[in-house]
Amino acid sequence: MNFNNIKFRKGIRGSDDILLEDKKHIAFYGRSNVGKSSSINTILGRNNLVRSSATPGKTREINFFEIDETIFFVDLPGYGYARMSKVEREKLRKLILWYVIFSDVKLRLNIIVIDARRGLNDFDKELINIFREQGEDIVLLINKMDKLNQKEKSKVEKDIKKEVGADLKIIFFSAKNGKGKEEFLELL
Ligand SMILES: Nc1nc2c(ncn2[C@@H]2O[C@H](COP(=O)(O)OP(=O)(O)OP(=O)(O)O)[C@@H](O)[C@H]2O)c(=O)[nH]1
Ligand SMILES: [Mg+2]
Repeated sequence: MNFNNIKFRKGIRGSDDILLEDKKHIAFYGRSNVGKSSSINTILGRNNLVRSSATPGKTREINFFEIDETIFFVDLPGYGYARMSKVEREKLRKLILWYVIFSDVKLRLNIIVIDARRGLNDFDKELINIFREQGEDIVLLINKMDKLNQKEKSKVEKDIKKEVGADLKIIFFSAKNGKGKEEFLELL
């Protein structure tokens, strides 16, 4: 797949007219620093489209990237960043839940990004349950696979498949070396 026309539209922290546009949302969730922004850059083939950073807590708004006038890639803030104030963390959590439950998005593919070395946390599981209840599609993107050796890779692949139900699509991925990118693009 070739993306010809990619543009940053805006970052929102609450209700906005952009949510009324008739476009499919490909939305990226996950703990802070798992590589949501990096994954979007890799998938879209643009190194610096989305700001990513070694400092967790980089993304604080819900950022919308418009692709070929038909799709939004949605980069969400990370959750569970310990060094953020409790108030700010709670605010981001509410913002994410508002987008997930109340924003009235009609068509959405939900990508939960996980660090291969860390596994799923409670908020990942909470989101999975909500998407299941809402009847929405979920993909688990197991990122940073490049950091594992062969033995660790086999273990992670086995453990994750055991932990989540067969209704979830799992993609083993690396934003760094592009592993899993083709498999991801087939979903769009
Ligand atoms: N080795 C390796 N590093 C990665 C990979 N993906 C992301 N990183 C690094 O992980 C750090 C965090 O990446 P981001 O893309 O900013 O993570 P994020 O999930 O958007 O973080 P927040 O916006 O803070 O929630 C950066 O230093 C990236 O270079 C990967 O697949 N492999
Ligand atoms: Mg980010």
